[in-house]
Amino acid sequence: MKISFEVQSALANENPVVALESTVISHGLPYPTNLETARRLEQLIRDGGATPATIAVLNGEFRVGISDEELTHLAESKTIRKISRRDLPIASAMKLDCATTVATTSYLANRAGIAVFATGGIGGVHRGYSADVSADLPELAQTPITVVCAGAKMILDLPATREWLETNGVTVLGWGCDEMPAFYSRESGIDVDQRVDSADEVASIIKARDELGLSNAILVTVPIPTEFEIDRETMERAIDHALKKAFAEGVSGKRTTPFLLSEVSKITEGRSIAANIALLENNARIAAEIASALLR
Ligand code: PSU
Ligand code: MN
Repeated sequence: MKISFEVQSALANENPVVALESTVISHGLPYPTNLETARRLEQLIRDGGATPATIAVLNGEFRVGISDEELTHLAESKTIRKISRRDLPIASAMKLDCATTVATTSYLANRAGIAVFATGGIGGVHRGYSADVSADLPELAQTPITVVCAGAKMILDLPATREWLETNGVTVLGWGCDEMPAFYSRESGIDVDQRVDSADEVASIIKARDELGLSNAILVTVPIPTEFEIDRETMERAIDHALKKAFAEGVSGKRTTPFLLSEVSKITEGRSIAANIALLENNARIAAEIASALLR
């Protein structure tokens, strides 16, 4: 693993650091929006007084904190492989350029000593095919990191994902909310374990987890800013259509999530992309606040 000089210094000086994933750059958003967003997320974290650490695999090397040139490569190249935990040995041995998911970003951030990670949405149990469970979930069950996200994407089976998290001891907090947000929508009808109203409250829960020696992740679920919310009915229709198309075209495995996201974006005429960016930015700001509170 190679940690950038900037991230290493921040960690050594006990300054706040926020990890960022790279799958959302390489596979979650279209070019050049992906590059602009990735740069903006890093900037927002800096504005919040923390150091950003974008995580990826380059030439088989596990990288924590990358240069702008490397970020551009991840955004532009069409050959970046999306990798989850099972792919780590392949990526390393075959010297591949890869984008890390929530699972692999959590794994690497935790090993680098980073406590807070900002993203859009976590993977989960896929609809209609409950054997397709994102490797994000078991990773969160065994990695003591805090993930700031907008819940799980609505393309997933949310109730099943919520149950999975509960069974496996992942703590779900609601940032100023009592219901777990559903990515594009602020509400889902599904409870969180605890509502929190400040970064200090989150920090005290993280510290308690560590003192108790628990190794599960904590999810801080943040509702999308109101002005970007897309109503559930519109989303349900878009998702229904995308799922049927995925089935008809035989899309499966790791292609499923990027395929569904891109189909939904076509149907919503890009509104889903604007929403995705807005929530990513919001989550990055809040993650910087939490990382700072944790070191007070
Ligand atoms: N959220 C987004 N866009 C994305 C993802 C999440 O808005 O591209 C990515 C994350 O990296 C997440 C992954 O970890 O999708 C889940 O993929 P899968 O279901 O194949 O595990
Ligand atoms: Mn899957």
